[in-house]
Amino acid sequence: MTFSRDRVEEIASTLAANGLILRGGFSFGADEVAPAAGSGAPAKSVLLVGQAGAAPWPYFQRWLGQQVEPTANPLDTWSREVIGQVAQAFGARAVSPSDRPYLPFQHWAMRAERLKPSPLGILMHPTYGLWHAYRGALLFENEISPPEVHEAIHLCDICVEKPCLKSCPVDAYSGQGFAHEACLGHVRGPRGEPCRSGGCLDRNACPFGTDYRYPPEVQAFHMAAFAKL
Ligand code: B12
Repeated sequence: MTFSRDRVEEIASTLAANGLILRGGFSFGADEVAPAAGSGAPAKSVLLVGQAGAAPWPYFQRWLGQQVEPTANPLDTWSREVIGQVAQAFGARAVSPSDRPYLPFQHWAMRAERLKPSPLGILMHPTYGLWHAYRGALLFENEISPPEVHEAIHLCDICVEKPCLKSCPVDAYSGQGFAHEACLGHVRGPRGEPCRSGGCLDRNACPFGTDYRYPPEVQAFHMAAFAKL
């Protein structure tokens, strides 16, 4: 049985109640080792769930304000809760980008929405630029009719100046991968205040998707989580 496009639309509307969106999907090939669906059998298909810009932030904040106990990794906890409910309603198994062992979310995203990595490693989206992320995925026992994706130009290919490679004070993105330790040392140090309060300077230097750029408070939240501040 194929999961109809109407059903996929229904999932999208349910997710929208929390500012989340579908980020494409695909069917696993017969020769692939797919993660388990709800029954434990290998999933036949997957839909990715994520965000464009900071749309889920107000919903997450409202939820956070209602928590009596402090929650470790609150954004992950909220995402698991919300996406878990959607999975239950639609007969899917929900998985998280934080599940161990790590599931290949970026790999799935490249396949689902035909995205390519920016020089920063973060995937470049034709509309959202670098301002998007994945909050979970839904694994199905059936085939699905995934949302349509249109072929789009990879914006990094037309970007001549590449300001994303020139704005970091410690040159964490040298083109040779991400210098994780150098980045952390700077962000945590005396000159890291601009990164701590406003987010990664290289990411912010990207000229694309600026309408979707996360507000400083959201960037500060992610930076604090990333650098364990
Ligand atoms: C571990 C991790 C990190 C570690 C990386 C440690 C390490 N040395 O590997 C650290 C803490 C450094 C990190 C940092 C960041 N991360 Co991170 N991270 C992850 C996580 C949880 C697992 C990655 C992984 O190992 N996957 C397992 C492999 C098998 O999956 P994969 O998809 O096949 O991975 C491939 C791609 O990532 C690809 N790839 C990655 N970069 C590039 C670059 C090029 C040029 C190419 C060709 C391929 C490529 O190669 C991987 C191996 O095949 C993912 C979530 C997830 N489950 O994927 C988030 C994730 C990749 N991170 C993300 C983000 C946003 C960040 C940060 C900006 C911090 C933040 N959260 O704000 C920084 C960016 C730093 C950077 N440039 O990488 C997002 C990226 C979203 C996007 N739009 O692309 C993800 C998907 C989480 C999410 N919820 O959306 N991260």
